[in-house]
Amino acid sequence: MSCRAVIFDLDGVLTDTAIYHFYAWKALADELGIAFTEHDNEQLKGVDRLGSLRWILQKGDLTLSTADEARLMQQKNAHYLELIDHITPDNLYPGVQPLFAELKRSGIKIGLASASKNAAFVVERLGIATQFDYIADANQVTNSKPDPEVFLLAASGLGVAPQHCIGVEDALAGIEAINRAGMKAIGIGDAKVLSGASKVYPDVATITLTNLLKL
Ligand code: B16
Ligand code: MG
Repeated sequence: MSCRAVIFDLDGVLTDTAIYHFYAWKALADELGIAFTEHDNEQLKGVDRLGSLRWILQKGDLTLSTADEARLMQQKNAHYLELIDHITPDNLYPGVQPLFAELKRSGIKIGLASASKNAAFVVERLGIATQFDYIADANQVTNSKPDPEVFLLAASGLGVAPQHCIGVEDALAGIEAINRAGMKAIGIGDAKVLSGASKVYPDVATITLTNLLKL
């Protein structure tokens, strides 16, 4: 495969915002009297806001009106925004900047494919917004991961055919989305969990350009 673009997921790949999503969902779940643990939060990685809320409601055997769902999502998001307000470039995972620099030197494009509606804000705070050749996020797509839409949008925004793209993801739903988009998938995390990925690394710092080009 000749790699012309690498498309990164945000939460869990470039930075750790999952913990803030957890705090905000946990506060809401507590208010609703629904038990919600860090283990539960693992299931929500890469899952969009409505999907996450419905997962929690289902755990508590609750069904709410669309208006109530909208209110709770708004409440969770306001809390999440408060929690991530202090994010700085120090919150970028080690290894991201060197990898981006290597990709740029090789003429390989850099894309973002995030299920978060707050992706633009987060990459701005991390100080990497201008390094992306294209950013695709939840504001632009109708179908969330594992649907391939956000990765296909990123590829088309980059002007690179999917078969020349590599996607990097920490979530099972994201790996499925990359595979369904016809791209090569790199997983970040546990190889046993991310079994659909072509290759799994513990973190971004262990990915090298040489490894990517071998895929
Ligand atoms: P928001 P990613 C995802 O981002 C998170 O992994 C997931 O936990 C979160 O629920 C989702 O974004 C929606 O986030 O409420 O900010 O729109 O991993 O695809 O970058
Ligand atoms: Mg993620």
